Amino acid sequence: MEYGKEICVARPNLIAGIGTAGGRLLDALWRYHPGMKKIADSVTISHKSPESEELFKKHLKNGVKNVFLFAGLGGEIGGTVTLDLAKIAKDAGFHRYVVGIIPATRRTDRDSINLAFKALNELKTRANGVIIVDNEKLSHLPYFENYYDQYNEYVASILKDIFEAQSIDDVLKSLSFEGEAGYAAVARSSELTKGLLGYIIPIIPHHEIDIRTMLRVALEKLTVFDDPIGSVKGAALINVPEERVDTIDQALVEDLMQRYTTRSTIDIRKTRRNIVSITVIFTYSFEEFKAHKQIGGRV
Ligand SMILES: Nc1nc2c(ncn2[C@@H]2O[C@H](COP(=O)(O)OP(=O)(O)OP(=O)(O)O)[C@@H](O)[C@H]2O)c(=O)[nH]1
Ligand SMILES: [Mg+2]
Repeated sequence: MEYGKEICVARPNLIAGIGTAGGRLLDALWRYHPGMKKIADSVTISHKSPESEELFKKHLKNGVKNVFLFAGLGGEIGGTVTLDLAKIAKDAGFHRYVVGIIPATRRTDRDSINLAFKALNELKTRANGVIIVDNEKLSHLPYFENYYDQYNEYVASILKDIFEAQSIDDVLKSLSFEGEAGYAAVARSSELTKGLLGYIIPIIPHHEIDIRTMLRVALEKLTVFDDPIGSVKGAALINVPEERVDTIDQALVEDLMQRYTTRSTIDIRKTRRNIVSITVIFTYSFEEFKAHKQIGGRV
């Protein structure tokens, strides 16, 4: 139980922002989705040191269930400290999920890429699941580092959907396998359910929700690969205005997901906003992930 000044509720999630990239992704989550602070505690780790480990352990307290480690796995800090903290959290009996940024192969030195893949391999037994954010997706852009902020904002919106899911436990299960971590590509698309005029004149009806098109748009924005073919597990997380929830055809969503993944979890959450969004998760074993990445997703 945490006794802060205005909050004395236990928060079930702890997020550690590790190294530069991890810290920036954590900042993006708080900047764009400050409401998440009600359900997640956080700690920033910027050095590899015994003090950092002690600080992390202090945050691992009663009430925390899931530990999320955000890091650039090709960094000296992200690629090493993430493994240490995952081990600490594992030994203490917490569920561990890593949001791991991996470097663009075309634009980065080999050492950094090797470090990231070694870390991913090691996480197989230390984490329950790894969400992969591949900087390869930005690598065709000139000065692609300038796009980190936008990419972080996008990933933060996906993480928010996961944290706020109707059943976070089921969604997190879709990231992991029995006894070893799954490796997931994620994506999101969203749409206003009313145009601007609909906000001004409330009697104007909502737009039709075309979930099939929204899913297709999301698939063009996956954080890894261009094609999610052959994933073992997956999930679709849908946020929908409460008065429109009946218009979501769950059987259709299941059917569409089945084209890409063997088993999928569908999580539908009612919201009060005039926005409908879909976040998708496609999870692979490490071996499948590596094979898939080498062929660039084209079968
Ligand atoms: N997507 C994304 N990638 C980033 C961001 N910042 C850095 N990276 C990438 O993440 C990788 C790791 O870099 P850092 O996070 O700086 O590494 P570190 O863990 O702080 O460790 P050092 O190597 O000591 O700096 C590199 O490949 C960077 O290109 C970011 O904000 N977003
Ligand atoms: Mg750094």
